[in-house]
Amino acid sequence: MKRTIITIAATFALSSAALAGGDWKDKDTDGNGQISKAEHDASVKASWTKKDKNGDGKLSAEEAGMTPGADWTAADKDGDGSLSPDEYTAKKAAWFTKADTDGDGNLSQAEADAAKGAKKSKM
Ligand SMILES: [Ca+2]
Ligand SMILES: [Ca+2]
Ligand SMILES: [Ca+2]
Repeated sequence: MKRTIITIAATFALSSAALAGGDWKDKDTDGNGQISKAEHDASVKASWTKKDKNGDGKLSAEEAGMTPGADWTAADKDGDGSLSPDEYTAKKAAWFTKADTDGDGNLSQAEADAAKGAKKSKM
């Protein structure tokens, strides 16, 4: 069991490292240097498909890249142990709103970095 978790953690570390470079540009589809809510929603939808590896229409904690815990429980509103597209989108939308500290409906790179930094406090 422990070994599975470590393997998954390593896989996620690898994939986020690979994404780090092009990730922002991929999301900022109109290239204005900010991620709008619409751009964010589109990227959430795209990442949903990628994350749902077994294609069952739900994300397990592992697929969502989350550790079961307070965050996970809050996101899993119906408590069935997995995230439906609605639950996942709601979680991401909540993150966007929180990260958009000046409330202009767009995420600047600084706002995104601050939000990520606050969550991981690493680097
Ligand atoms: Ca944009
Ligand atoms: Ca659920
Ligand atoms: Ca903003």
